[in-house]
Amino acid sequence: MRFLEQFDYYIMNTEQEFVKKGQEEEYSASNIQVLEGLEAVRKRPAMYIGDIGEKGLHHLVYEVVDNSIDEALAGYCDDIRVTINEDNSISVRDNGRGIPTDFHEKEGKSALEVVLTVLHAGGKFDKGSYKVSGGLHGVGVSCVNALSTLLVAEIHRGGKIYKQTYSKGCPTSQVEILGDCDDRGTTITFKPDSDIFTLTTEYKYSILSNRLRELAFLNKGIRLTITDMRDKDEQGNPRSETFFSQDGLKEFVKYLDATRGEPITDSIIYLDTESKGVPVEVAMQYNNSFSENVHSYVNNINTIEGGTHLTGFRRALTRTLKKYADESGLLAKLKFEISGDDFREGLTAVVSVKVAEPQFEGQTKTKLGNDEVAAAVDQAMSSALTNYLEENPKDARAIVQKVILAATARHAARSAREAVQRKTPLSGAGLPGKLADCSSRDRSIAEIFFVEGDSAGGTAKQGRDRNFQAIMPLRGKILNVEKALEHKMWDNEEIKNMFIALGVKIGTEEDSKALNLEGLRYDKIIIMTDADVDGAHIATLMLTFFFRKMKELIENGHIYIATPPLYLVKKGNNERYCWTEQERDTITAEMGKGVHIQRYKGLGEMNAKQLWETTMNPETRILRQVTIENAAEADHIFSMLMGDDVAPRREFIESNAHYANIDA
Ligand code: 0RA
Repeated sequence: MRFLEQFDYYIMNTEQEFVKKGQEEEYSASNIQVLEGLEAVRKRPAMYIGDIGEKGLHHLVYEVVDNSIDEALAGYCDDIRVTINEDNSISVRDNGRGIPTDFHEKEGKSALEVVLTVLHAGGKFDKGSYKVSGGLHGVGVSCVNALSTLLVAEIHRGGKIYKQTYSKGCPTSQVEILGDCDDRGTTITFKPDSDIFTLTTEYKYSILSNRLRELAFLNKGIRLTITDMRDKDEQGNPRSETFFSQDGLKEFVKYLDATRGEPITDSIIYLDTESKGVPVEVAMQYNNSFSENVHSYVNNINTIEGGTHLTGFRRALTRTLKKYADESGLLAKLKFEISGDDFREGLTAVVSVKVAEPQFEGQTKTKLGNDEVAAAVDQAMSSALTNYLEENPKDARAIVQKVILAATARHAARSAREAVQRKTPLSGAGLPGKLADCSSRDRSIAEIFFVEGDSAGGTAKQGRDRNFQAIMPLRGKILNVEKALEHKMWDNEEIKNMFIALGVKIGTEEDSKALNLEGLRYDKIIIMTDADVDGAHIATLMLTFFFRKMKELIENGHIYIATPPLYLVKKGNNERYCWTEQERDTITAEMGKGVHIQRYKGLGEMNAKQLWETTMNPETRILRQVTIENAAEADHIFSMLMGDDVAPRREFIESNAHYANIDA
């Protein structure tokens, strides 16, 4: 499980459920305070940075890096270095113009202090250029300052080195001149306040490096380096990576596709232009896989819920390809309609736009709402794609043939799917025999455990609370949907049973991939596998299945991973479960002589009571919710781990082996 735990940081950010005490307080009309400035940020940090867990902690880094990216996009900076210091403070250094340090009569303080203490003041002095980057919350570096016990700004500007320090947003020194220099730039060092980030103040290298890699692809020409001073090799060299992309999204698509099927065209279709005043960059390539892999960004923010830029992209893709296919006569012998999906099967694409005043909508505020952007992307795409098809007839034919293949396969899969989906619980055909359902039909409290193996399934059935917990054992490895054609999936017993048990349907008349969650029978879908390599593999297969076929279940927060303990430390009647080696050692030391340590290798080694107490009881268990933190990275990892190519998979596992601790 250790292995899975580490590697899903790469895939997804899993978070424990938590509520910070005091955050949930109700404010009555009489004690509503008008909170001002940074005090407000400290009182309600989650309002400004999303949450105060791992995500919010890492968000602080993105806020600071965004300022440097803005400086780079304005043309003044090409090198950004992020360092995780030994004490888990962060330094972000850039070679931009340096934040001005001169005194502002009007504000009564230095420009530096304005940037660091006034909300949204980041680009205030830079009229004329709009701020294009900016985190989802886009609150600026002053927020980071408010939430840090220490922030140090060091500015190299006009031949002088300036320094000022802050604590919890308040200056603790004047702007001092340290000496002379012949370079320029800004370094911000900050230490997140553990009174705010009560859950964790530990930075994860993988989360930060994934974001910097993504930023390098999205902003060609900028060098981004991450260095981890906490992790040094024998020679004392810290772990470090530099990301730099000359060709931007073209390289992003190559990276995403490196682990996927074979490309079916010789080159990547690429455009980088301005259309109706909107900077638009798109790269795309078809490969011989079956899944769609389209990622979209607005101002460097991953728009997970899509929006108008994606609508424009899809519209142009479908219309332009359809027109070409019709005119080429290749569709003449086709007996059925081609759907929009068919044009995107096996397509890897990244769409990135920069919008001056983005309107974000949707549940997670990651859906672009600006109408004018659809037409801008549509126009840019149509003209670039039309040219490409005309200039590359061989590729054009390969693409059209791929589309026809997709339409044909969809047609074949449809009857298989309909046969399965007719058998829904509501239609009276009954639930799978292997499902031990819960008695409550209240979906908001119902849970289903997908359990590895019949024997652990049996234990779970005995241990559960049958009122709201359903158990479905899965035998062996489930089908790898990454590699299978869709109709194969509908032939697979385990997969069929999962669909029927969940009550979820795929495919409507209009959209063969649309997910219908109306019939969903459980609020929590919990993957429970052994704490070993096989268990991790099975969990990965299941996650792949959910990620590729029922992504909304992940997006809506329904998917969880159970975390069985690794050890039982026992002395007499005193029994303690441990989830990490560290915990085991601490507790062993606490109990003193005569302790017995039992290593749990599989769920089957626990009895029903133990399994309930440690892994299933909502009062005591640790559930990790699966979220898609970085969809592009998740895509990359899934196709790598589940694809044909053995080499990159082995490389990934080996390079993460020092975390993996796989004791087979
Ligand atoms: C305002 C004005 C100017 C630079 C910056 C802000 C600036 C801010 C940050 C934050 C991180 N790195 C940064 N680099 C620059 C420059 C105004 C001028 O020199 O004309």
